[in-house]
Amino acid sequence: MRTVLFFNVGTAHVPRLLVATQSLRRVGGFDRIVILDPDPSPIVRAIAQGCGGTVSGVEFQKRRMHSAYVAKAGLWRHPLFDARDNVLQIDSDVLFARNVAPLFETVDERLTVTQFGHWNTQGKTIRGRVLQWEKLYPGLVAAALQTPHPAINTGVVGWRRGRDVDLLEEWNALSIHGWRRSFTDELAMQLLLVRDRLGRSQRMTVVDDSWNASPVYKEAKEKDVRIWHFHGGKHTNDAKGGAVWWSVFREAYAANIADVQLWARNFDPRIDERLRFQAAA
Ligand SMILES: [Mn+2]
Repeated sequence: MRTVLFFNVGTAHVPRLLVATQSLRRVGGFDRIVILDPDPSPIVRAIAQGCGGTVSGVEFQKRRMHSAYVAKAGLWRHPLFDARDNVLQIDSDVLFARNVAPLFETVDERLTVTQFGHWNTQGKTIRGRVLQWEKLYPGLVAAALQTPHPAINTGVVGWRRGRDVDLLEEWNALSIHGWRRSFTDELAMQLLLVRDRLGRSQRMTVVDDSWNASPVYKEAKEKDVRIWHFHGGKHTNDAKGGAVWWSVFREAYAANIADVQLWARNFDPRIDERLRFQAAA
């Protein structure tokens, strides 16, 4: 079973979840869509229905910070996933431009993570984030900084529980242990990748950023992008690649998928502003 998994908390991201699921439905290459949400609202249920997906509740531990980042590293435990399912775990601030079947083929071989632009662990930004883990895992941090390793982004990750369970257990444990650190689950996975690349038998694959393309930092050519990732709220910023996001949103809005016309303006000030501007024009 090829599953695409989204994780939603609250309502701040529901317009993005709508665009992610609608664009995915269009490109195909999967068997089912699963949305996990600690407290699914009627809107999230409607979004699931609008893409032929399923919604299920999931345990969620609220922390002082980074709760959702930490939770991302434990979603694989959910009983909906069979040990043999290949699962693509994907952020809701994405847009699918191409069929995802080839990425599932990679996941069928190994746990799969995605490169962020052309960044590596010795660059200033990633180096700083890695250093936050120095007290917890000094050996891994030293290894991460000593030689350049690809910097990854956990907006797109692929795994199969039956095969990867020990790696996934560690991802979960590191994320809980390092919960105060920025982009918690991402850096936990980054450290696991560094260790994996030092080991004798590599168990993780890094795919290029055509599968997780930042409109700002991407290395892939625009025509080759298979998944756009509008990290940091770039989905409505045309100057930062948001035009493509907006075109899919507008189509879903026109078709009133998931009753989006009723709620589109309520949760995302950037969308409210844009719809007002269009209404006035
Ligand atoms: Mn994201």
